Amino acid sequence: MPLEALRYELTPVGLHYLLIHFDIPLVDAEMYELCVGGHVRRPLRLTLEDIRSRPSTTVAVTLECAGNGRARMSPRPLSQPWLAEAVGNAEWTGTPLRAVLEEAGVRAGAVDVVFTGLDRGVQGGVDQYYERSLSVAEASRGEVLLAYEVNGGPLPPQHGFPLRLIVPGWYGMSHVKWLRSITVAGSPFQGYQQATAYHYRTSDQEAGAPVERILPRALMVPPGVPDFMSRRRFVDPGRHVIEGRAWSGRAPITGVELSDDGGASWSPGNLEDAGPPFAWRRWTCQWDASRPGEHELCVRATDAAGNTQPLEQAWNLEGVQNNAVQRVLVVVGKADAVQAPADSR
Ligand SMILES: Nc1nc2c(c(=O)[nH]1)N[C@H]1C(S)=C(S)[C@@H](COP(=O)(O)O)O[C@H]1N2
Ligand SMILES: [Mo]
Repeated sequence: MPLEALRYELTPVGLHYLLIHFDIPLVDAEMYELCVGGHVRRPLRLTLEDIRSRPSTTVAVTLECAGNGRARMSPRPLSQPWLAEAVGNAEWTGTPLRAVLEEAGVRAGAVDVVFTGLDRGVQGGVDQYYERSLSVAEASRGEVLLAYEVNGGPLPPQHGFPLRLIVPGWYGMSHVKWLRSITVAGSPFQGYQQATAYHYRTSDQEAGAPVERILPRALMVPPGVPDFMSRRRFVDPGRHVIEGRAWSGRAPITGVELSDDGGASWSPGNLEDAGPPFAWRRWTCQWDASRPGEHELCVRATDAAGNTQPLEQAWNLEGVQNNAVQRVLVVVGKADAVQAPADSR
């Protein structure tokens, strides 16, 4: 998502980030069926019509890839080289998963609920359908949705047509797209995307900690205008309002601060009224750009659980959960008065 799209409360669908491990499957809506089975009393087969005729809810949810910020780590972990753009906030419409699980009747001894996509590929030498699981307790949270619409329109192919999972508060990998089946399991799910990938660890000798809920982050709309090559920004001297969004999947955002000296000093920003609990929150901050020359603008969010953003993030093998503060290099002064580096034509 281009960061100027932080201006929209709801990210227009074409500006929302995408992460697709394998290929986007082609799905015939007429033939589609979702199978709910495994450790249940009454296995279900639901057509799209069955799903659409169930009670529906619409919820705004900020989705962020666990690898957002990966390309800022050194050495750069191999995978999608995100800077800070792997985020979006959309309104998802669907039916609560909980009632579907209740109808199927989860049997005693159930441990995990496994969500399998229609997309297949090879990762880590393993031929697999994309699959992730949630504990029965997490899957039974009222906010977890089987979604078939985004921002009031049908789910487009790239976002999981015809049906995807939405797990408010969790990093993107758990929001399984192109859902083929939901299988209740009596033992912990050991699939590649669950047991091997998406762990915070510094070597492949460690098991590491599973990646789950989104850490706090604030991002600003980069002010002024960019230099094509270096991406440095130019702003006119004077007072500016810096704006952006902040979110956390762990607790409500309680504060946002801005720095114009690379994080040496901070001033508080203003949080707008809180909206839906899993949606990002707009913030603004006055910036007095009276001093000509280069400035490094930084922004940092804190949530009610006391989580905040570090100035530097420790390295990890998969490059996940890098919520180090955003840094935007800004030059105060006339853009064409600054000598362009030789490589910037
Ligand atoms: N079936 C399936 N679901 C998936 C993926 C995938 O590759 N296949 N990618 C996951 C990851 S890593 C992320 S970050 C989100 C991205 O969702 P979006 O592309 O709708 O933004 O989808 C998740 N769901
Ligand atoms: Mo992701």
